This record gives sequence, structure tokens and C-alpha cells, in this order.
Amino acid sequence: MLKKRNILVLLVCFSIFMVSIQNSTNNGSFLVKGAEITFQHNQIDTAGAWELTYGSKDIIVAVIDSGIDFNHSQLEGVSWNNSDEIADNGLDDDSNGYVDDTHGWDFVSNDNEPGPETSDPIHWHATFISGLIAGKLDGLGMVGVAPNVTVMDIRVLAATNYAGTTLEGFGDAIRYAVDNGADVINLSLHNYSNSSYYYDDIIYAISQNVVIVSITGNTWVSDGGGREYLSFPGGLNEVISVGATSYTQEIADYSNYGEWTEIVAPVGDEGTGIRSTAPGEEYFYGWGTSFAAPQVAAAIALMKSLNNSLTVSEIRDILHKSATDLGDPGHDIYTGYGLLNVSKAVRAVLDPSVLLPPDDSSYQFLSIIPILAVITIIVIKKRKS
Ligand SMILES: [Ca+2]
Ligand SMILES: [Ca+2]
Ligand SMILES: [Ca+2]
Ligand SMILES: [Ca+2]
Repeated sequence: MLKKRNILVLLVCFSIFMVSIQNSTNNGSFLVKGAEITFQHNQIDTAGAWELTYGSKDIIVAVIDSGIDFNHSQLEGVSWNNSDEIADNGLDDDSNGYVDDTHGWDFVSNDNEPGPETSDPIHWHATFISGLIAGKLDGLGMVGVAPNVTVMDIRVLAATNYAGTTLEGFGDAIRYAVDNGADVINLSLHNYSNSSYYYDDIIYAISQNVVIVSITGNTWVSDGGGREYLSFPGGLNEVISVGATSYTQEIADYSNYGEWTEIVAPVGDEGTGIRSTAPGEEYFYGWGTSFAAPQVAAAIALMKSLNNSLTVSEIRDILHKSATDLGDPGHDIYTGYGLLNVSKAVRAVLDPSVLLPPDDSSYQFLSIIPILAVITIIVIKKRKS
């Protein structure tokens, strides 16, 4: 009986709304170390965070997605490697349940090569996400929010970018990430029905202090009625649900929303979007909430690079309080607590006082400035006369 239900679930799991691609140019970019810092870095103040850290190699972001092309020059040296596993000896040397898993696992084909294979092509989605997380800061191509962290490659999506595994397989993928040292898990995928098949694995991750970041999803309905739509795992209380904003910092036309929206990150408008890495040394533009979540996951990786003893709830609290409020004051259903502010979130790890509202004395100081200016003008006038 249970088996039959599993098969039914398999047929409906993970309808991923992604993203068309086209070339475009974005305004509002500036240069850091010769690299073009595009609009999203400008809006979330990535460069401010980099004054404290580019991330630590010890911090691992698991990208549970479509498989990553680490041969891309901007992703060189980014891949997690399982140092406890000996390659190609047919043995599970580290006894983690997976044979020869030297750099992640493919839960679609059930093999040790989550990345590109001739016989089993990957979709570009995960490579694009990995660039947004950890693309190198070398003045070429593009750069991620946390250019010095490590990315773990775990594949659950088939070459079509839709479900390639069962919901239990998805749960196993989460558990693999946790058991092999992930600090943050990025889940840029969603399903319209909740499932108990992987809920215990989500709970397990949180119990091991692993933060899970997911998406509000995209329904592409522009008339307003259909976009308030709950999907999973982003809709779970335990998971950070990230929506997307336009170039002008409004909720993007394609971004789902609701009470469960926790924070938003800039992806840009439908039809132009954001730039990142793609398989075969390519750069694509894409849009969708899939590319908002990795910016938040990378921000958390920077925070953990400074202090890896922060709890999941402490990290969420900092993200809420450091976010730039958008729309109606306070948390709202469209943009949650507001736009990701990486600089402020990272600073708050070392100095929580940056999260406090400005106190009265500083307001009084500001109000003195125009009075002083008026006095100065009067003095100058008097001297002239
Ligand atoms: Ca193993
Ligand atoms: Ca082995
Ligand atoms: Ca494979
Ligand atoms: Ca608000």
C-alpha cells in the first residue's frame, strides 16, 4: 500500500518553474577588484560584507538541484570533496552508505557523478545557482555573494529540470548533505503539495544546526489572484522561504508570496533577470525565485564563516532584523521582513548592536546639523555686511 502511494507522489513531485534565458544588459553595476558588481550586489551591499569576509572554505553550502558543472572557470576550486572516500575502488570507504562518493551523489541516476555525464546530461539550473553563491572574485565573468565558500553537489532533478527522484529520494538527499558536513542547504525547487516523506529529514537538518533555504515559488500569474500560493518545502515553518524582487526593489511579477514569505532577494524582471554561470563555460541570464534563495544561502554561509556556532533561529533572527524593509512597514506578505542586506547581516554576527534602531541621541545629533548650518550662514552674512 505504501509503495503504491510513493509511485503516485513521484508523478507529481517538484514542478519547477524556471526560467527562460536571453542576453541582456543591466544598469547599476560597479567595479570591485576589477569585477563587475551587478545590480543585485549593489542592492544587498555584498561589497560591505566583503570588508569582513569572502567566506571560509570550511563552510559548505549543499546545492540539492540538477547537478553542477564545476569545470566552469568561475567555479574552479569551489567543489566539496569527500576526503574520507577513496575514488573508484568500489568500496564505501567512509561508511556513509554511498560507494565512491568523492564529490557528492546523484539521486536521479543513483551514481557518484552528480555533475555532467555524456550519457546523463545535466540541466543548467544548479550551475547557475552555484555561480550566484560562490562564483570567483577574479575580475572575470561574474561573482557570487560568498566567493570563498565550498559547494556540495547533490542531484535530484533530471535533465528536464523536473523531478528525477522520489520524495523519499529527496529526503535522502537532505540527509546526505547533513551527514557529510553541509552548513547550509539551498533548495531552489518546489512542489504544490506538502509531503511527510521528507519532513523528518528537514527536522533532522535543523536539529544538526543546518539552515535550509528555499523559495516562495513562481506561478507566472500576473493578475494578482493566483500568486498568493503556498508551496513546499518553502512553506514549512522550519525552512526559510525566499521571494524575488525586480530591478526597482518591488516584488517581482513572477514571485509567489504569502504569510510564509520570509525575506526577498533581487533577481530582476521577467525577460531580463540576473546573470550567472552555465555549463560549458557559458553565462546565461535567468529569472525566478530559484535565484533569490542562493543569495540568502550565500549570506548565511558568510555569517557562518565568522561564527559557525550560531543556531538556525539566531541566523533567521539576524536576517529578519537586518533586512531592508520594503512595502508596508514591518513584515508583509509580499516581501516578508524585506530585502536581504548581506553587509548588515554579516556585521551583526560580530556586533549585534548594528540591528538596534537608531536611538534618540543620534536623532538629536542629526537635528542639530541643520541648525548649525543656519547659524554658520548667519555668521558669514554678518561678516560680509
Ligand atoms: Ca562513501
Ligand atoms: Ca571508495
Ligand atoms: Ca550521474
Ligand atoms: Ca515590509
